[in-house]
Amino acid sequence: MGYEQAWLNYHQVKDQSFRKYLTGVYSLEEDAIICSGIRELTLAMEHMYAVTLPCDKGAAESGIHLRKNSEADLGQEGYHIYPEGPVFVIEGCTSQGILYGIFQLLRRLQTEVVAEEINDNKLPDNPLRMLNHWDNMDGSIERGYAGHSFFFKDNEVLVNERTLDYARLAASVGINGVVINNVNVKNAATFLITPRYFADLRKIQEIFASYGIKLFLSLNFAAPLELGGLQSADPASDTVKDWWTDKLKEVFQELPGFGGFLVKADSEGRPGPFTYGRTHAEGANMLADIISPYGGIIIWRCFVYNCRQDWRDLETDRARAGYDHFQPLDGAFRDNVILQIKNGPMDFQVREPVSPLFGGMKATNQILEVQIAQEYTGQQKHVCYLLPMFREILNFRTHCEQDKDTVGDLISGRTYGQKHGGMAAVINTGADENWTGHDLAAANWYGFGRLSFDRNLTAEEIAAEWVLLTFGSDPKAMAVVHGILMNSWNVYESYTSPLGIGWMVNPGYHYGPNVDGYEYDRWGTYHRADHRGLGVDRSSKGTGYATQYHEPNASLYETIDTCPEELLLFFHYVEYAHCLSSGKTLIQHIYDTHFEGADVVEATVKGWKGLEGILEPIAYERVLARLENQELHAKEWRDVVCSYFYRKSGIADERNRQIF
Ligand code: GCW
Repeated sequence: MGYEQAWLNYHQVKDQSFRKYLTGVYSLEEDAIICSGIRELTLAMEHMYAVTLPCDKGAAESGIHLRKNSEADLGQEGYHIYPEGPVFVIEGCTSQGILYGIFQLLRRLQTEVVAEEINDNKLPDNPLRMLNHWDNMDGSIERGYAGHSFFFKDNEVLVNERTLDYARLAASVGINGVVINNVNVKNAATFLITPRYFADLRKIQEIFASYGIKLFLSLNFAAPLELGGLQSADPASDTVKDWWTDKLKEVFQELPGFGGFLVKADSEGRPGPFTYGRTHAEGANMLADIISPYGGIIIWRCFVYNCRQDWRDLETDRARAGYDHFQPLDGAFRDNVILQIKNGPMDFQVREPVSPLFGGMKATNQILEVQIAQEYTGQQKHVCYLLPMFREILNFRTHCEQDKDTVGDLISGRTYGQKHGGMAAVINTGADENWTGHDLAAANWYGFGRLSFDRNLTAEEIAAEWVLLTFGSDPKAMAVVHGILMNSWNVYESYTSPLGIGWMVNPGYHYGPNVDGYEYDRWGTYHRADHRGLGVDRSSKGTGYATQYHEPNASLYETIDTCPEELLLFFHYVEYAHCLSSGKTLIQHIYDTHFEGADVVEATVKGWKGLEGILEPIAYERVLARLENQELHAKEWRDVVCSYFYRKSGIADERNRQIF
């Protein structure tokens, strides 16, 4: 077995206290979502207790009862699961809530909780919990590291077993929306909203819907030209509006229950309203007005910057771009537009400050976009469990208000009461048997879903759950895998890019060390490294980026002395001889962290080898191969980065290690 069911493996459980409820599963309802839930329960109980669960309509004296109770205080998606005498109740106001309750019950049983002690009551913290696929219709995946797409191949839409398994996995962690195609909508993908693809999309949509997931598509803003043969895609043009009106009518007729569109406009060569002298609000609102009668939403990305900027020009700063473009438009977007904001101002680097757009806008719906595809964090070749990072982001206090001012508060609508908002992750899946290439990368998919549903779960708790559900309850396996995951983000950071400076990767591919190698900066100057020091002055005396934050954050980032050290080089130019809080100079910190990081990876490989014979051989070997490769590459990173800064600074390593 190679873990193709990922965390839905359903191992046998030791605790037998639930067995008494296995007389049957009873439900008065029989819609598609309830049927999925019952199927899942039956499958799980077979594996966990070797019991074939009878299923019946109506009520019985005992067993598992799925109870739809519109009076309960559980919103549209919440659940309450609890024992009630001889009955175990799974309650929700909706079928979707009940489905989430079922998955919660299965999780709890897998983690050996005593049945009588279960009493879980939860409404999701975020209204939208989405996965964004960057899948192209030729079957390739932009920034995909786990094989080909399972949604598209040779310009056709695929619907098969995997679609169903995917929906099960996604729903089991609370995902309720999926965008199946790349935000860079080109070629055949533009035609997804034409009759050629509707029948297949409808099949995907039905599978998704039976797990409470809405289908979304990425949209080409220039579709009126490319599909409609119009001369323009100007959002103010009546002809363009008429075209979209007809198009969306057709889309919703063909795909009832369709969620809406994700739009990347005026970014990295994609078309958008700028071409016509219109703002992003004008562009987004035009689509929002037309989609509104169908209950659809427009998710508009804020990843807009000038990728042709001259990095030698000290006045321009890519980090400023998101805020500069969108903050002035706060309040200008329709209710059914949601701005999707990457967690940091740059691009999914291993360490970035939180985007100042969070807290910068008060009257705009917002989604936090993170990336679990690990484009810049090891590409699923290196282990990098990102939940500790996501927790930090959600807990970041923006100080836009006295309280309820964290990113988590803002995106969930707690701060300003917005109805739409939530979290989206650029997903790390592909056609590889284990879904994510690196078996341990599945923890990011699992964890993203869990955290977006329940923001109070800690990264540790999520990791522990995932390890247990995936690999079973062997204590040694649990300890080793948990330890690897929890360390992995810091370790990756330590041998790659120091103190928030970012990039340092091969252009285009974004993997492997190349200090001057950021593709949009062919002058190799983004890091401002010279013989004295490195880092970018983003204080008010520099690019001014730090001033985009509310106080006291702005002042904190303003000076070298107060700036959080892990972001020092993001905000300041710092001399190599500068003394850090550890007592080490900056250059020595760079040397030491790179050596330590590579050493930890070496030790990790050894630790993993201790699991031979404990884990399933296929997964054991697969992870081992990845870890050995990581060790090799961590050493390469270490050597390239250390020697670069040794040459620049001319300052030797105090510990006289060999720097290649
Ligand atoms: O980081 C960049 C990636 C692009 C991606 C873009 C985006 C889909 O390198 O591959 O395009 O971000 O987020 O739109």
